Amino acid sequence: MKKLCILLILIFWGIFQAYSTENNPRITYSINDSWQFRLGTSDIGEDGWSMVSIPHTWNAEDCVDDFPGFYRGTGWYRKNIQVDSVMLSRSLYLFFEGANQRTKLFVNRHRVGEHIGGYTFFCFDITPYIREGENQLVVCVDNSYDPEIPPLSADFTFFGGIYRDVSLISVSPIHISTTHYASSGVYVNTPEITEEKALVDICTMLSNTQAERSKIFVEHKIYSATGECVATSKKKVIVNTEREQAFNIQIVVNHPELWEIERPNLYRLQTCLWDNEGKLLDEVSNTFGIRTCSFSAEKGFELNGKAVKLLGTNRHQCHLGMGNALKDEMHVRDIELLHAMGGNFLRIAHYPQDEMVLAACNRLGIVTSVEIPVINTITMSQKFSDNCVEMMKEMIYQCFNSPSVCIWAYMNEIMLRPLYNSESSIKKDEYLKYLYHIAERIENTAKEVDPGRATMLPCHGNLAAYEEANLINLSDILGMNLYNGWYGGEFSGFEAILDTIHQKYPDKPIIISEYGADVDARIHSFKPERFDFSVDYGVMYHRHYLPQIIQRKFVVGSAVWNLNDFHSEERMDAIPHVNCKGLVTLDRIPKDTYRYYKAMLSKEPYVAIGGSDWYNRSGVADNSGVCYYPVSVYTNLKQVNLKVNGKMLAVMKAENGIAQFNVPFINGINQLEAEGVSQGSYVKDFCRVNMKLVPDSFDNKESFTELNMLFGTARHFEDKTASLAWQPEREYTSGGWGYVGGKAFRARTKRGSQPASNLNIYGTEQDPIFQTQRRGLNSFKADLPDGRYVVYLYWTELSGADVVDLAYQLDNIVQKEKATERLFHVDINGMRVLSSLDVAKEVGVRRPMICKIPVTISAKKGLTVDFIPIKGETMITAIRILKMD
Ligand code: GCB
Ligand code: CA
Repeated sequence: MKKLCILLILIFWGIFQAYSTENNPRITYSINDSWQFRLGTSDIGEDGWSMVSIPHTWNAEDCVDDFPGFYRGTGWYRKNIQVDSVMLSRSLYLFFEGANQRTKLFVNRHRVGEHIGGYTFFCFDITPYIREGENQLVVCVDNSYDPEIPPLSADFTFFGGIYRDVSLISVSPIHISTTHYASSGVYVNTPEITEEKALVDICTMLSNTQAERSKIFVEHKIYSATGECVATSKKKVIVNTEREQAFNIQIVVNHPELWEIERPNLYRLQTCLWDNEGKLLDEVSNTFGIRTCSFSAEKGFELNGKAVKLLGTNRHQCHLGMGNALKDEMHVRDIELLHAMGGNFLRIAHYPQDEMVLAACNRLGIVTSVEIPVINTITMSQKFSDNCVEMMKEMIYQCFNSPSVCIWAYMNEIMLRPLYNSESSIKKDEYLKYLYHIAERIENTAKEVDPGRATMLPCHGNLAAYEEANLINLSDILGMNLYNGWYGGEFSGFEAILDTIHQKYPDKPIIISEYGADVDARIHSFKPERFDFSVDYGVMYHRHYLPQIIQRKFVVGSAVWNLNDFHSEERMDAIPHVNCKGLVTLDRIPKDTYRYYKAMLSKEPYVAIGGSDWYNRSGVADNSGVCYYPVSVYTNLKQVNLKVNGKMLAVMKAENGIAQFNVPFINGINQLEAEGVSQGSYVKDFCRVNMKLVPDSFDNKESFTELNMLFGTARHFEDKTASLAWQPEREYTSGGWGYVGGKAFRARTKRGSQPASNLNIYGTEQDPIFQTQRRGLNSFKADLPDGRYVVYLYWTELSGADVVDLAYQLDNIVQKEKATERLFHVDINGMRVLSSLDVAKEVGVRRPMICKIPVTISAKKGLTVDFIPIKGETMITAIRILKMD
């Protein structure tokens, strides 16, 4: 009986399956799982394959390796799929949302095709290669440098692999095209919009893979957001035996509800193909919006005739530990982060991203600019130029129906690394001519394919270079990437350059396509300085920029560089191989810079305690046993109050997004509670801080547990993996602790001096501990009470490597290879502990050396560590003292 039941279920299931596939006009499903993967030049042989799931990149781990850098080459994917007789009678396509950057597909060992470019969708027709039963798919992906494929160079890691979803699409032989630039095959335009009606212009690409032309009906139905059918049309069409036959029609939507930032109203266009007998052949739905948009220097950005200032961010598609291989929900989460911050603009830079990104922007009311990855430099070849144009077409067709897209962008900072500077054989005038030729081709392509949207070319601060290349007036919008007060100069240089550009080009709408400063979320400073990578300098930077942007009408929009920290192979900085200009970290934890933007942009009442992600702190206790640290409360309310450990501290007015408090922290856990009132209800934030206080002077009989001090810096650093708080150095005074003599080390670059080295310190992830130091010091002294201690002395030899060539620090910096010789003795309480120490010899340059030394202090002598020079200057990076009893 039981067996019979199961049999019956199986039979019914089988019938249901067959019935459903045959009658389903179109089936699309992802085939992401259980691919076999192997790196290398060929797919022959059975060794070395491993099982992976797509999205996948082979650089998820080596992108942050010290050596030898991320793998660029070929990788192979293979998978078997089952095809039944029903499927065999239909057309079958393999759809890739993205693979970086050259992809070849083989089905049953036949070469199907190749796609160039790492950031757009592509779709292969595999029908001719498929047989009933098992079929083998082999995909070869190559992320090698290729002079014909943009980007040639850029400040981000070129992760290799099939890093976005792969799907099978099974359709009737007559269907809506899947191969017209791998778009949806339906293009929606709204050329005329009034309050009464909107003209919806629809172009449907039809494919007929049969041997004969055929009569079909193309039906369109437009549904409102509430699901009501608001317009329809059904037309007879003869489809030739063509791949992409365009069929155009216009339909009217009465009393259109517009796509707006506050109310991003969407419509759904359902397109159906019917055969002569009334059988449904294919069906595709597209989301679109009805809206107008325009840019001018005089009126700014106007959406549906209303001026809106565009304020938002850029975004890169990678994540901690995953490279660029993110699941759909992680893309969506990023856009939600931007939306929650109050951002209404996203520059999708430097390349088209996952379809979920635009879908979320359409849904949430975020205006976007999408861009092809032509960056820094070009190759003067027809192939390169053709690839640029092809990418532009793919991007436009694939994103065409998204109402959020208002700008097509191309050529980021294309005068940053012109080839004539590095290759003497290339003549400047020829290069500029070719560059203009490519730019013009891309611009014309955009205008031909989509005359309705504006174009933008994002330039770097050296505008003269773009003037010389004749690029300023080519695109509708001038994008400016400005970093005054970061890579060089002062904050005020920002508004100065803006006003100069506006005077020169009064009619040109300008978007600040990038601005930002690197922030390592683990570094804080109460004396923030350029290139200290502190959260606090980042906040200062943005608090200067944002009000300047808001003040200027001709600045129609701006996009912070960047929403999130992102991988960049060449970067060193505080987190090697990571560009940390994100408002959130690589794993999307908000920094104070994010809180600042939210306080300034969000319409929801907002109160957030700054530094709430800085849990482990240390400081110096004053005579009354507390330590005062400034605390910023980020808010869009007029005023907030702050309670500390249950006691009301003060009520402060907010200015430029911040209410500032001076908080007395006690040793141990501190509880902070900020509160404001908005329309009669309380808005609160809570945070806890674990403060480890070190007595100012040991006469106070304060208990001592540990001291973690960084030399040569004003930075605080939180080692999040060990929950260890480091505090900045101080000078020794009698009864207390600190250094004696010497000078804080500063890294020398062509830009001037920096408060910390920005070199990768190999073999550690706590680089900031080692990136500052004191040189030429005589001693470190701490008048500690008697007892047993462990003293850890930290060193790194930065000399010979303290200046580095970092591509994005606009001037080139020369790296010196050889370490200066440095020899010194280390005595502890008069005993020679290390004699003739040469850190470089001992562990190499740019490597951590931590020496752990047990010390017993008795007879009230305290601790004295002496550094006795033999050759060169003495040096130390950090000291940690732990009391053992
Ligand atoms: C730029 C580039 C961007 C970099 C950024 C930076 O101008 O367009 O790709 O990541 O600067 O952080 O230096
Ligand atoms: Ca490191």
